[in-house]
Amino acid sequence: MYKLPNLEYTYDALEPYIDKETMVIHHDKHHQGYLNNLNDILKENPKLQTVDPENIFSNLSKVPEDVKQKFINNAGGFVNHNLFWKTFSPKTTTPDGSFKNLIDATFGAIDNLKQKISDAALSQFGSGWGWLVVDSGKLEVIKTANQDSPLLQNKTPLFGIDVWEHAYYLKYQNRRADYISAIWNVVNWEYLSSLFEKSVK
Ligand code: MN3
Repeated sequence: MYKLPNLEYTYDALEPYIDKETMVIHHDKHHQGYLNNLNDILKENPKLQTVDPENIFSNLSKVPEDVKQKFINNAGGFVNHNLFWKTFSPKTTTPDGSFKNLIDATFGAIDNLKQKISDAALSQFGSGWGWLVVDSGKLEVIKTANQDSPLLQNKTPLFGIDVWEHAYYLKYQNRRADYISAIWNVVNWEYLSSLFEKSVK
């Protein structure tokens, strides 16, 4: 059984870009909901649990067929949101080290990278995510539907924009583009840099 990680900042810390009410419901209800559903599966199948939740998809082949889609949805929802909260900070940060160098080499400039991720998130039809991932040491922008984790494609997610309506509808209603452009004000680039370093070790 896994536990819901606490936020490392207060629920209102990302105001005005992400509002407090959205944070409370998103973390305490939606994230908790994925976790509860995942833990229901683990209660019946305790061997599927891994020490590090990010490794849970290594057990995908052992998941009973009748709960496999439920497992993909809810394990994905759990690990996607574990990462999501950590990739934000009320402090202004910038990418550094080899991560910054690879961004410049791959995308030309950080603004181009932001645009690519924004485009992926904006063009995801229905619920899903736009992602920056590491694949074999390279940076790549992808999108996934529902709660499908990039880990299912053996890619390491560094940052994802959640474009489920629960992530923005209270404040932004149908204006997904406004939510996406606001989010760049609170991205924790220092954390992304450290994740990148770890992923290429
Ligand atoms: Mn969400």
